[in-house]
Amino acid sequence: MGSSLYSVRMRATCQSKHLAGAERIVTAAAVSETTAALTSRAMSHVNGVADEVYCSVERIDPAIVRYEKLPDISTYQLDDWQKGRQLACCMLSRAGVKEDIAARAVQLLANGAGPEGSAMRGAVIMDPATGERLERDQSRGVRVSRMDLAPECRSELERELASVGLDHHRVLEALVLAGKVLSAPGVVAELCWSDNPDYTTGYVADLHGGYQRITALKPVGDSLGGRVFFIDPTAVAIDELIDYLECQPVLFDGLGDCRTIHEPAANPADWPRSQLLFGP
Ligand code: WAQ
Ligand code: MG
Repeated sequence: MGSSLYSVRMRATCQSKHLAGAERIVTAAAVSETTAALTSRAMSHVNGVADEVYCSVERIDPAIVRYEKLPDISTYQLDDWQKGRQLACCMLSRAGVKEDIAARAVQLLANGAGPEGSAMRGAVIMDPATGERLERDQSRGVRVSRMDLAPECRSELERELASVGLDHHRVLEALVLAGKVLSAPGVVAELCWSDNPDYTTGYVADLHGGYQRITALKPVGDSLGGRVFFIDPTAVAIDELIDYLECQPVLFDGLGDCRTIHEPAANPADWPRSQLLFGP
């Protein structure tokens, strides 16, 4: 893929609060159209008028880029967010997070993991055995950056997502972010739901289950959300992990499966044995 690649990153604020952010990794030839596209996204954001838009362009040595395959996608269709959270706990414990720690992580995001119950800008890093928070800054958290789809993979994924009614950039970007997290050393699982009050779908991602969407993880109107990365601190040094998540360029050049939608069993007691244990 040509000689140089560029990391193009955009963030915008409205009344000093975060409004929009997005990033790509593209060839030199695509830098100007990409900055234009990302800027126009900030300028036409439904949540407010941008006061400040920052776009940065940074050259990446193509020799250091890692190529990875995206996780499989599955969707668990639920209306009841309390059951959604139970299902998330179930998935997390299957992935290797201690059961009470999984419940604690869900409660942390529900309460707002930032100072005074606010949503954080980045993610919590949590020890899956003890629940200890390992991120250095509990207000900012860890921001995953420098990841994208390889060009040939983008249109293929867009087609695949469109064929199951998921053709929104939110899904694609969350999938790429989760893919980068899963490619990091020491990762056991990720829990995420949006801080957008109208968007209730979130996910649990782990190496075996892939990107498992849960359609209700919070009530409509709730503007708290966040991410928790469960990291085994005996498998990786936390500084090394953070450096990987923030700085290592990762491109996805292969798609996972896009599985069908599941109606989880009505009784949560059946989850680990039915859908979850044997897989979709
Ligand atoms: N790195 C780490 N944490 C982040 C990042 C990042 N780059 N971006 C956002 N976060 C954290 C932060 O705490 C946000 O408050 C929280 O995640 C949610 O971010 O398949 O839209 O951008 O239907 O609101 C998932 C489901 C949607 C998509 C996630 O997250 C689907 C979403 P948002
Ligand atoms: Mg958001």
